[in-house]
Amino acid sequence: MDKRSFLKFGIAAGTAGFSIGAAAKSNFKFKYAHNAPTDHPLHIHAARACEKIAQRTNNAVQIDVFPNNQLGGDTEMLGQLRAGAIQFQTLSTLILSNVVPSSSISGVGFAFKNYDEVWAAMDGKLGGLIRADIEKAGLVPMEKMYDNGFRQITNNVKPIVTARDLEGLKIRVPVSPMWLSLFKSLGAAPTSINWSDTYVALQTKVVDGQENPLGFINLAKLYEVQQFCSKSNHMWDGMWFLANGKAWASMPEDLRKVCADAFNEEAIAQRKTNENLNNNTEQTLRGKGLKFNDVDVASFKAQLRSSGFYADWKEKFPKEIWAAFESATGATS
Ligand code: X2X
Repeated sequence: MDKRSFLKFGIAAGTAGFSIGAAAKSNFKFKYAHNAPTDHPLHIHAARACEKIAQRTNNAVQIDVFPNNQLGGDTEMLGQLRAGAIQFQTLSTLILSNVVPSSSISGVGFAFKNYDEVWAAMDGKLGGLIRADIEKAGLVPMEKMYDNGFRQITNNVKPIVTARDLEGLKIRVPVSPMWLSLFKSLGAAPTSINWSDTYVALQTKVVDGQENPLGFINLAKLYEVQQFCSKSNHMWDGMWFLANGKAWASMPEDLRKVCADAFNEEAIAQRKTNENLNNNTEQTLRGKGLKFNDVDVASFKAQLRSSGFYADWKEKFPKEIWAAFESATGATS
């Protein structure tokens, strides 16, 4: 190494080491909360990211993980995140839309056909536009989303084959205008309930059904309180890894980079683990007694078109966002 590059290296290494060393004293202690059980890939990979961060910063950044709705349901955690009582949350982009309206666009019914389309959109132009809107709301989204999955309908009344079978069905949906609108447009009677209260709502028959990816259905043991599972794939859902803006800004840049890199790396790994889980859980659920059927997707789409669902939402979203969404998914209406 000649003298000049040695000097450069020394300065770069010194700079990189500085905040991490200094920060070890200032000690960034954060709370990260989410809604998934500890055996769900969301928890496994996000918790691994937090471990990597502690290691890579020499414990200068320590993130305690509160899984499984320990700190409240999704909308309560979102309130805590915005108030700074917790500093990180992974949250469905549709639930986040209560604060950032454009973030529900990925939930438009039957839009994404497969994961290639999903990740091209969410890692590309559409995701970038949504992240910009999230930042305007004082939250910081990591670049890579975590996967929840394509959603299927379970209920206790009958197999749902055509849209008409949903008529009047009391169905739990997460707290989000997009979810309510989708199931109202399909003729069902949806109610917004946080995931934390879903099992009990099904058990006590406050609602007849719910919809989720198979991984969540199995890990939450919904087969104990549901009989039928209709493979509708009516919507893809994913979670943003969100930071409270002030807490994020309180860290020096090199520590922020260590955090973002770990969250993003584990997001990429989680997408694979989670896709495998959702693809390989049907047999397990059949073994637990859940009865599966395919649906007539064309009848669902026709119902959404004739009820004005697509036309209404096209009006509500900013033009640039809708254009990015349509170019990623193909025309929906
Ligand atoms: O609340 C749900 O249904 C869940 C677990 O899928 C979400 O996080 C949106």
